[in-house]
Amino acid sequence: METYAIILIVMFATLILVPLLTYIIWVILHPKNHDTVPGYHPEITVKHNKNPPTTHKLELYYQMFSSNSLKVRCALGEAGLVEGVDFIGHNINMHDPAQAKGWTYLKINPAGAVPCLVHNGHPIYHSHEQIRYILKTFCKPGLLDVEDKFKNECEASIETTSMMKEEIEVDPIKAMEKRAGNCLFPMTIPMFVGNMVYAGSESSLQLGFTDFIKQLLWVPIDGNVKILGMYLASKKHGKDTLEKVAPVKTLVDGVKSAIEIHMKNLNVQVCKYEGKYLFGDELSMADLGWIPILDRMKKVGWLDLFDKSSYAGVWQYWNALEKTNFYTEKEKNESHKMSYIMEALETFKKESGVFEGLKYV
Ligand SMILES: N[C@@H](CCC(=O)N[C@@H](CS)C(=O)NCC(=O)O)C(=O)O
Repeated sequence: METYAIILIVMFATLILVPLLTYIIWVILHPKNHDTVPGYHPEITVKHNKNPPTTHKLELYYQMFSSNSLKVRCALGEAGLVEGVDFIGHNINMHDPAQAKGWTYLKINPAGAVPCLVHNGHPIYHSHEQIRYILKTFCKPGLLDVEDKFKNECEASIETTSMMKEEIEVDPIKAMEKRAGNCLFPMTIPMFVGNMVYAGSESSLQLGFTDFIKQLLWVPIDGNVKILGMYLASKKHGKDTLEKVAPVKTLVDGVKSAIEIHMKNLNVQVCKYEGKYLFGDELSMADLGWIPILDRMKKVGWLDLFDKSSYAGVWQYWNALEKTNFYTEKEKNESHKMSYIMEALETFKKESGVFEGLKYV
């Protein structure tokens, strides 16, 4: 064989075949993303995490931007548990699949989602079960709890504010109508797309080309093509993405009608009993479920579409919730980290007209 042919074969093997085979073997061996059963799992034991290194008996995996994480952080905070003292917080960068869907994290939470609470080495999956666990395990009697006569309504409210990706994947419209929590991802789409279109690299929601390639390599592990689709669509359609891309439009139109149902119901529920919260003047776990939803609605711009007098109950409720101790402190310390994200969102809202003519009265 000619020397140049041998050189070509060696180059082909080194540059293409070896990396490709390595990738295939890595995909085969790597744990895969899968749904988890909500609740406490004493039969599963996970290793202590090294980042930061700890042997603490209570650990929370979360991300600052994640709504479901906010719910559990509020629950821990209002229960009087302090990060770094009573529990160790592990920050997971959900935009980096190497962290969120990496070997280490999938061994802890096979869903590759945040939050995940670990107590004495055993995980509690899904945020609505985590807040129930916190109530049962760490709250002094009465704290964040309700009187017996409110128990059923309290549980129903926790269910309404839960987010179940499994339901959204089957039928997003039905899922959004079923739970206010299922509206969280679709209601954030203007923020995601707005940042893909207008944000610079300073925004943590901006996806660059290398991030795109990384997400692509991770598809066989997490099966997540939604983010890739949104990236390509936002590059092609820019400010018109929400109008021109049918699956995105379906989701955003779905929120537009589902959120009205949930706010009407909430308006009735908050006016049912006296007091600033759902069941009186004492904060409950059910109230904490509404914080991430109303917070996200406020930040993206949905809440401002609701008339202040027709939805007076919702507005008063939000005004009370945003003054709760943990949320106030968190906003003081963390809201500046959202400034680039918010800037890009505001530009997108202006340019795309996503909320133009939309008003709930
Ligand atoms: N039902 C879960 C939903 C968790 C969830 O979807 N979390 C989002 C962040 S708010 C997430 O991790 N998304 C990334 C992904 O699932 O890949 C819970 O309540 O904990």
